[in-house]
Amino acid sequence: MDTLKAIIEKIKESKKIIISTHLSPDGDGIGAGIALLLAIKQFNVNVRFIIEDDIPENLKFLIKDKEVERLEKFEITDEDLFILLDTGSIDRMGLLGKKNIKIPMINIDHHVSNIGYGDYNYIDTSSGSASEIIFDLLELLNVKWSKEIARAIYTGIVNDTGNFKHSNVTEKTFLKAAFLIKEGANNNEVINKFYDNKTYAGIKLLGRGLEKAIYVSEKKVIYSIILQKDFIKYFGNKNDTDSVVENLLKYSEANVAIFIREEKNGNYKGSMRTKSEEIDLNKIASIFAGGGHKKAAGFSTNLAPEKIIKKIIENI
Ligand SMILES: [Mn+2]
Repeated sequence: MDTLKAIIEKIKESKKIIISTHLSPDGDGIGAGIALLLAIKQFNVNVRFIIEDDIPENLKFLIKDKEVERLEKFEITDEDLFILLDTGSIDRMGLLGKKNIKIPMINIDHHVSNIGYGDYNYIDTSSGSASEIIFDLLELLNVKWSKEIARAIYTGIVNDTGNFKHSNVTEKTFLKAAFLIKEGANNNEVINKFYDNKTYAGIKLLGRGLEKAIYVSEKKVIYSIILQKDFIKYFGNKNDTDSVVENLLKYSEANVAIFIREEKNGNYKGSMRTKSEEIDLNKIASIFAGGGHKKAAGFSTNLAPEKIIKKIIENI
């Protein structure tokens, strides 16, 4: 593994940098990316933040128009550094990562499943979010903090800690959060615009996900499956079911929550969460070539949902 100092050296000697994050980007990937983009711009380096999927509506308040670009017809020309954030595995990076294999890649992440696929790797699995790692990096870079930078990192922390709720929250998380508030991040703004900002379809699909929940008492597992026909019925999209898994885990008896949604191509995307210290969801996700963290992990597979549930339950 490389140090943050070595990574800063590499950033400083580069002339044209691309930043990106994983497919289906979340508040951590987008927050970390925006903060790093705005920070590197302070050094008058040519830098762009490019992603393959749409930015979720509830993250658009973090950026000005065109600050984050969509991949579409983007081709690598004379770029000399690629920085990928919050991306636990190569299959999560999408096309852009694969295209950039020829230029040096910095891999900054906090997922246990990250094998260090970059040319430079900084993987801190003790960090609750990639945004917290970017916080440390910006401190070492001596950036001039701004409201925009502070707010982006704060949003990343809120995203990955479930609004300071998960077991990845430490003293350091609160110290960083306090500093970010001092630098202009507004907690209430982030909560209203990002965290409690569901679409109507999102409210209905959360209801649908909870209504369809099934509890397997022998293994203390609660699960739910949302199909394409449910998305169609409520005019929703994949972002509208983001909070189902967290809400399933609110059941007092449950140790593990599993949420499966059917994708447009017929594959199934699974997310898992646990309250248990003994269960390793990263390991269970690896059965389906997925990964993540011990207490929160995901995967994508073409197996039928009943088979997915059976396999997970067998392995708990
Ligand atoms: Mn993350």
